[in-house]
Amino acid sequence: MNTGFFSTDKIPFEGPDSTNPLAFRHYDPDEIVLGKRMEDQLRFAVAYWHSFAWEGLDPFGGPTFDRPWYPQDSVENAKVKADVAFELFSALGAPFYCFHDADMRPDLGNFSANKRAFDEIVEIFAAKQEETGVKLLWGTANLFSHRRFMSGASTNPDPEVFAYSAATIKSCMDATKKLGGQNYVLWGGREGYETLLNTDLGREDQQMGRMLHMVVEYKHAIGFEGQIMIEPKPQEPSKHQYDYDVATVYGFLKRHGLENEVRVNIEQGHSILAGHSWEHEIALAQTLGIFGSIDANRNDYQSGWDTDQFPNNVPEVALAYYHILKHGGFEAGGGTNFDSKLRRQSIDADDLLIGHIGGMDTCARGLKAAAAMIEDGTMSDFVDERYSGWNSDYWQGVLAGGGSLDEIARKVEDEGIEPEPRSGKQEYLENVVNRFV
Ligand code: XUL
Ligand code: CO
Repeated sequence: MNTGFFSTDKIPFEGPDSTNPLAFRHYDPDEIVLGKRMEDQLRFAVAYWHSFAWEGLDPFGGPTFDRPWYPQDSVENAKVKADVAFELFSALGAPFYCFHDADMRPDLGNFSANKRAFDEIVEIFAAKQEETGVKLLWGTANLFSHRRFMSGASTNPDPEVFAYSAATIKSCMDATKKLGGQNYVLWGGREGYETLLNTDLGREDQQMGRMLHMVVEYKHAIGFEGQIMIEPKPQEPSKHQYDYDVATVYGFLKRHGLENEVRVNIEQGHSILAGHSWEHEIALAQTLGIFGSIDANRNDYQSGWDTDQFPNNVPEVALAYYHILKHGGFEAGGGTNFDSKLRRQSIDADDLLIGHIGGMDTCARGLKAAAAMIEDGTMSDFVDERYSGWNSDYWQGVLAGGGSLDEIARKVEDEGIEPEPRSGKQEYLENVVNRFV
């Protein structure tokens, strides 16, 4: 049965010349890009929270949306929300979605009642997945909205909040496994602090490390095969967040012996907030062996805040997919999640379709451009050539542990080494990128 919430139940691919706002112009799931179907390269997921649970609030105003599943305070309304959500996933042909526990169920005021409601909704989701073929990319726990988490989840000075967080993560991991989720994500919005005047950094690091160890232990105990991922973000809502960026998360994982167990889910907007580019964060994670998945939402470049907008900048997305494709795509099970929300003035039901269509088309164009850059080879040939001096037996030996300052100093004098600076040719390479985007 269709709820009739949207004006259509299928978004067709009509090609680049289409002017139909309810059609794809670039996302053609069956088009082969670098040997794989586009759908399997991009692995799109719709974020349940912004699209269905967020009501259009901002710091100065209340809800602007009016949905048939409001107020979100009963299991009955949560079911209506689920019906419409699966209609959106199906209309878009999105193969995946992602959830937090708190998006799916009402808040009934205590842990046991919430858990019962969550379990009931998870059953409904399982049936809907079966019926529609839509799958779960990842699940996660909301350990940041409720006031009990205001001073942290695992990093809270009160061990009872640590306990509550552990119990919530357990339910969410159980639900993720039950729903066949391919990954499990932890974003620590409150794992950080506002002022050192009331904060013990050492204790909070130890608490967070212990929680993550328990997550990994539980993953193995229940036989969950997906990746566990941390989602880095430098600040907002906490002033200082412990998972600042990829490099910081890697240091944390190393310190706690978890670098082979936990990877990262990298969000475009969070990368920019941390003072990096998205492709920097992706390439660094790949270099460190912890790349997992992406959230494709961007920020508003004037407000400088995490506005979670749908991506619409092809060159930016193209460089991200360039690095993703160069390293084998989402081989470990990740995908492209839209942690994106409508602007609060976009109150029509179909605006939800339109926002996703634009984001999916932008990513599809970026993916095609990235594939063309790889097939062309100019960019990677340039980088290979730039470092080619290191390929000789002598320098490979040094990298492998040979040589010494003493020996190299003698070599410089004996061979009269006087390096000749060579152009980095940034403008040339930027022009090459522009041939493809
Ligand atoms: C918040 C954010 C989260 C995570 C999941 O900035 O990105 O929605 O993706 O908790
Ligand atoms: Co995110």
